[in-house]
Amino acid sequence: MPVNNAMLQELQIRKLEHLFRIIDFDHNGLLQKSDFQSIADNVAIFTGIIEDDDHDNLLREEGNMIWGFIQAYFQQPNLQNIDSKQWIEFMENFFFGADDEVLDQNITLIVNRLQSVFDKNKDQLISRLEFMSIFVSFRVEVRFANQCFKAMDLNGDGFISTDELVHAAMDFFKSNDPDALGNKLFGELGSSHFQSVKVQY
Ligand SMILES: [Ca+2]
Ligand SMILES: [Ca+2]
Ligand SMILES: [Ca+2]
Repeated sequence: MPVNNAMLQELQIRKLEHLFRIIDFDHNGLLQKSDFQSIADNVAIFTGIIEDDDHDNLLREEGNMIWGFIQAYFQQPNLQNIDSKQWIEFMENFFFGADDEVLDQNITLIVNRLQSVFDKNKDQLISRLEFMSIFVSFRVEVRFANQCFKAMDLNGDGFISTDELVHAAMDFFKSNDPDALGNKLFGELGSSHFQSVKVQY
């Protein structure tokens, strides 16, 4: 497969593996369509609890869409699942893309989506509670949520602004610095209840 495989560093790969384990909803060590649907349903349920929303069918459609991108990338319309190596290959070539511009656009998309889903009161700020709902929705160990929130709240005002979220997401996907604050965007790396699940590499 093409382009910039040499670019991803060890820490970036670990972060993508962390995402893989989050998305692997049924903990079978593979990603399949139902994982994306289950995550989407979970997000819809938990964000609905915070504010009594209708279920967000858009999320499920987006889950299906991402699975469609994966099938298209591997040119297998009947692809049933991918392992973590394939996930990293997909992210490297599809999400990271050919240059920084593609990556920045994709990161911006994720930030916008996180905000539109989790910023329930639409004040353009992620509160502690809204941040907690990201963790609960993604089933990331909640005991780290406060610490991760503080790391991302750069000006310490008790909210994560759009700029702070962009900063965190840029760190998460792009930084090779183990101390980069945004590494904790989706929880403490490698520390989660799914850690004990055997993942085949
Ligand atoms: Ca799975
Ligand atoms: Ca808010
Ligand atoms: Ca702040």
